[in-house]
Amino acid sequence: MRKDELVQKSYEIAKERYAAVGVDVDNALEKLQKISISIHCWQADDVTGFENLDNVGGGGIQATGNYPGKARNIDEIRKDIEKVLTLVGGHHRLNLHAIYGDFGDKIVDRDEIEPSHFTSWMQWAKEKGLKLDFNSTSFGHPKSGDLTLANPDKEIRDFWIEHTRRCRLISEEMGKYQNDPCIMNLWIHDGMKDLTVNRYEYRRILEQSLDTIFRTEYKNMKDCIEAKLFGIALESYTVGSYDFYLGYGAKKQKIVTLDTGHFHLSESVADKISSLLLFTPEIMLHVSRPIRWDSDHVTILNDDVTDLAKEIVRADALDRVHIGLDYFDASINRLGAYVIGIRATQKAFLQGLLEPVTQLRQYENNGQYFERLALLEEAKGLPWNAIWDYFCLKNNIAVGEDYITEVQQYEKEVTSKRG
Ligand code: RNT
Ligand code: ZN
Repeated sequence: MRKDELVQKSYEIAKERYAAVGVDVDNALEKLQKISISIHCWQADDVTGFENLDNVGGGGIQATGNYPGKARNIDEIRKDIEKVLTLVGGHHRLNLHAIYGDFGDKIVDRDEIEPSHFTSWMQWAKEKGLKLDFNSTSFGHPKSGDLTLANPDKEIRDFWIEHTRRCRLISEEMGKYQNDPCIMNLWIHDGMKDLTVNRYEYRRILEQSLDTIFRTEYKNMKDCIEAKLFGIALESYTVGSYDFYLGYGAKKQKIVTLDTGHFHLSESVADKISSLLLFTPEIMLHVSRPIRWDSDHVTILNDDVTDLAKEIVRADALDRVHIGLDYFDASINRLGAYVIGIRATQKAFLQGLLEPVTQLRQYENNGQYFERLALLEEAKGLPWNAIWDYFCLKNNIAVGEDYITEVQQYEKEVTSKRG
């Protein structure tokens, strides 16, 4: 039997199997089709960007590995993203960092960036049917140091405030241009390697800086703020901790970004969804995979990610959660890394959408806890993968492992030829 016939047949059988537990597969597929993932541009080039400044590394961001073929300029990164899009179903977004501006050969410092540096991105994205999201970049710069927005030194602080304000303006212009809000994420590495006696002071300064940055109200962009547990070389103290941003977000009604690599390893990020939804306007996700620490390994289909997706679906919150990816593995084929992570995230949401939740809730509401646990166990083995294959088939993209050869082909023809 031909592969497409096999997929079609398996889908039909699987669909019946799901109907028996009260799940409408077509409805799940329709919802999956609408889930757009904000693809992080920085996996393509190990978070390097296209500034012409003499950057100094550091600031808690570190891509490891030196697999050949990273994107060296805007054209290459766009080509890579275009290729990725042919290997995943659905319509997605592209998440840019401020350092990815189209600066040509000009030296544009971070406090000088303007919407015009992103015009070509906006045009290209429109052509490709992509919406853009944005990030300020406070790492990898001579003024990054250990403290940026929380720096007691007014000059340095003001530099970063100016940068971040400009990023919000750029996001506003992107949102206007694409007629859809641009989600702008703010993450800073600020912290201390060793013991500090000024925990309160730095956080007070950060709160003030944020208030200044957010003073201008915009209609076409949305702010989100991202916490972290710790950064490399800043292990003892993080100014922008989860408590800090959760408090700020709840008080000032800002979106809190949950990066799945930014918590204690045994902490459940999935469990945070329902609380955030009650006290903050929306949620932004950075789906990642921490190995022992915030290692930014490629997102895969694991319990952390499926639990997260299930919680979002159970809370009926797909329209309040922005799903972005955040990892940068420089040790394997970078394009393949994108495809694995995007597909894994979609699979997790598909599993969430295929959960027999009506029946599960009936059991729970009746106090039938054995039955609830039994069905949760059985649901793990329901043939979701047959539905997944069908999703790929319908989207006209490689089914199952077939994308491996497509990635290899692109490597052979394109990325392996990069110096
Ligand atoms: C860093 C944060 C942040 C970055 C990107 C590049 O720990 O996760 O989101 O990864 O902004
Ligand atoms: Zn992140």
